[in-house]
Amino acid sequence: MTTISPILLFLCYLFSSLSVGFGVTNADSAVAKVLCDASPTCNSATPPSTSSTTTISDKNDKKLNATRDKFNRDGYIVLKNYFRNNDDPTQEESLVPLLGDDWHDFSLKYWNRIFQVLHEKGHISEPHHVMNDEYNNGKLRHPGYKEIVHRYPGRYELSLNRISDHTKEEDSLLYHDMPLLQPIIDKLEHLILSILKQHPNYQELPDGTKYNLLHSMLISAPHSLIQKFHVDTKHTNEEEHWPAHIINVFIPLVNMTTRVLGPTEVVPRSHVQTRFMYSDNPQTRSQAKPLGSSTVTPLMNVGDVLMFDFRTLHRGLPNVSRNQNRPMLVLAFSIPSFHDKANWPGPSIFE
Ligand SMILES: *[C@@H]1O[C@H](CO)[C@@H](O)[C@H](O)[C@H]1NC(C)=O
Ligand SMILES: *[C@@H]1O[C@H](CO)[C@@H](O)[C@H](O)[C@H]1NC(C)=O
Ligand SMILES: CC(=O)N[C@H]1CO[C@H](CO)[C@@H](O)[C@@H]1O
Repeated sequence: MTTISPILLFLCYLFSSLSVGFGVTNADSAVAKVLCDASPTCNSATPPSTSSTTTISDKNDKKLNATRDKFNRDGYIVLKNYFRNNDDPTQEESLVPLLGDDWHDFSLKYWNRIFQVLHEKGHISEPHHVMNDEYNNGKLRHPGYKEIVHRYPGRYELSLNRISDHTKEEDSLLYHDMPLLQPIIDKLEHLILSILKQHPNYQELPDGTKYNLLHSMLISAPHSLIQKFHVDTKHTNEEEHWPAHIINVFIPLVNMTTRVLGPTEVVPRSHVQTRFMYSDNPQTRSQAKPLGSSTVTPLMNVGDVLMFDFRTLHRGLPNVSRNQNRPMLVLAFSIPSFHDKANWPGPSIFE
C-alpha cells in the first residue's frame, strides 16, 4: 500500500471490477472499497442532480451520459425498445418493421444467395448450408472469405461491406436489395460518438469521418455449437485501461426471448482484465482469467440492442432450434484511426 498513489485510479477501477466476482476474496474487496473511498473520481456514480429547471436537452444529455458511464463500467449495455420509440411517439417512427421485416427477410435471402455463389464458384459441394464435416471442419476454407467468415461450427458472419476494388461479379450478391441502414445508424450515432470520443486517440478526420463502420450479419444455423469465451480485439494500451476504441452493436432480427435461439453471453466488466490476456508474462496473463465469474445472457426482442466493447469476453450460446436460423445485424463502430482487419481476412469468394 505504499507505492500506489500514481496508479491509484487505475487500481481502483480494476479492483472495483474484480469485485464482481473473479474469485477475489472479501479482503480484496475491502481494499478496493478503501481505495475507492480515497478517490473522489473512482466510482462512476451518477452525480447528484443540482438543478430543478432542467431543460429537455439537459435531461437527454444526462441520460446519454448515464448510458455511456454504464457502458464504460460494465463493458456492455442492453437497451430495451431502443428502436421502438415508445417514450417519444412524436419522434420518428419505430424502426421495428425495418428490422423485423425488411432486414429479417433480407438476411434469409442473402444467406441462401451466398451459399449458392459458394457452390457456383466450386468452394462447396452443395448450394446450401448443411451441418456436416464439410462446413464444420474447414472445407469452407478456414477462416473464410471477405464476404463470409465461418466463425464457429454453425455460426457464420456475412459481411455487407462492399470491397472497394469490387468486381462486376460482386453485383450478383444482392447488395442492391439491402434494406436501409442509415436510419439505424442515425439512431445510434450520438451515443456511439459519446463513447468513442473518450478514447485518447479519438480524432475526427479532415474529410469529416467521425468513425469507421463495418456492417455484417451474424447468422447461427440450427445445431450451431457453443463458442469459447473470446474478445474481438486487443487493447490499444496494455499499460493502463483506456476507453473503448471499437464497439459491437448486436441488433436481433428475430425475437430471442428464450435461450433456444442461441443468444450472446457476456462477462460483465471483463473488458478491464482482458488487457492482460496477451502478456508475455504468465503471471500477468493469469490476471486476465475472469472465466467462472458471473455472466449475463440478455434475451432480446426485435427493437432491443446489445452494445459491447470489443474487449469484453463474450460467446454465442448453442442453438437448440432445429429449423430456424438466428440472424442478427452487427454494426462495428471504431475510432477513425482504427481499422478492424483481424476479423475479416481471406480472399474474395470470386477469386
Ligand atoms: C455529459 O458528459 C459530458 C462529457 O463528459 C459533459 O461535458 C457534460 O457536462 C455532461 N452532461 C451532463 C448533463 O451531465
Ligand atoms: C416480438 O416480441 C414483441 C414484444 O413482446 C411482440 O410485440 C412481437 O409481436 C414479437 N414478434 C414476433 C414475430 O413474435
Ligand atoms: C446446449 C444444447 O442444447 N445444444 C444443442 C444444439 O442443437 C443440437 C441439435 O439440436 C443438440 O444436439 C445440442 O445438444
